[in-house]
Amino acid sequence: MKRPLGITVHRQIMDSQSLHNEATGELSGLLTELIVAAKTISAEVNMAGLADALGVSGKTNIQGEEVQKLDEFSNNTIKRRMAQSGYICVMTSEEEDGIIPVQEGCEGKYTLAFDPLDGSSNIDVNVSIGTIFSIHRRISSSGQGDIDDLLQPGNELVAAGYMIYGSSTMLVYSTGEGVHGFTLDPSVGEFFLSHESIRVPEESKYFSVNEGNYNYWKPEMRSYVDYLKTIDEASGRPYSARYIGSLVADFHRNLIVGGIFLYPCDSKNPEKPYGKLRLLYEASPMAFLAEQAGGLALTDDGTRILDIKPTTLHERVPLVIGSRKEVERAEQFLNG
Ligand code: AHM
Ligand code: MG
Repeated sequence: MKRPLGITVHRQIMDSQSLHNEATGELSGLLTELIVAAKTISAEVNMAGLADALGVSGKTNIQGEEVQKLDEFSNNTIKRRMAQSGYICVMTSEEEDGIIPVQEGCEGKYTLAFDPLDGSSNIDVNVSIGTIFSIHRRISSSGQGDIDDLLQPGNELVAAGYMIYGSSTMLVYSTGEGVHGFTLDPSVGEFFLSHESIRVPEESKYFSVNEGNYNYWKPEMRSYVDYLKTIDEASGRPYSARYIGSLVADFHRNLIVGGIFLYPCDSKNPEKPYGKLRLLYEASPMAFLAEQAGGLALTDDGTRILDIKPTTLHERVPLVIGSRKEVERAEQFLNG
């Protein structure tokens, strides 16, 4: 049943909690705390040009990338709020090398992996960026969590989602019962249900990939993109290209209107043979959302993203994600 607009995200979270007799309210509490962090980040992002929040912080992260001031602000906002929330036992962030402990005495039963501000190259130029999160149940029994609590495959996710700071701020998340989207009404500071039970269209005529890497790709990948651009009007080609350069924004677009996003293996940097995107807090949560919305997420060798068990916190993985039939078609080119 379609519900009227005006449903707050808190109402939705409580409704979904009530479907589970065993629920203790901790996941609801965790999501609520994350939403507060997201509103804080959203407010800062919206004021960025006025509040001396743009530019680099002068630091370099574990990935060897320059840390922007807003990256640092977002990381600290989530880290500090969640460390004392009482709902998680350990965290990991794109911006930090090792695991992030929680405050002593505040250990809870979940874990949190997050990319505090995805789309770093777009921060200073007013293009959509976002926060990505994934939540697992801890494996260890009590006390502070450890790295094994975090190194779990996507098929064990309890919840995942993102906030996109775009023409409006949206929260899109799933607890395994479909994907729902909420839009922030800044005048009341509340997220309202705007996109109920999102389904990604099965087919599409859009593709999103950094074609600047074309000559670093494998021949199969080049053939696939050549095919998408070949004129064959009866088959609806050429496809249209849409590449924003923020995973959150590219994924969100494809989720709503259909499309395929690829960040495949390339030979650009021998130290990064598996492309650029990180499994734990980029590919895996997006794969969870894609599948929950009826889409598909595979690597460029055809492995299901959700079945990959991470071996390190920051490992990278090639990603082919989006409309089901488009991903299947891409796989035919990539793997025969
Ligand atoms: P970031 O997490 O440091 O922002 O890097 C990840 C971003 C993704 O949002 C995006 O899909 C990708 O990098 C774009 O990379 P490229 O500039 O190589 O196309
Ligand atoms: Mg990122």
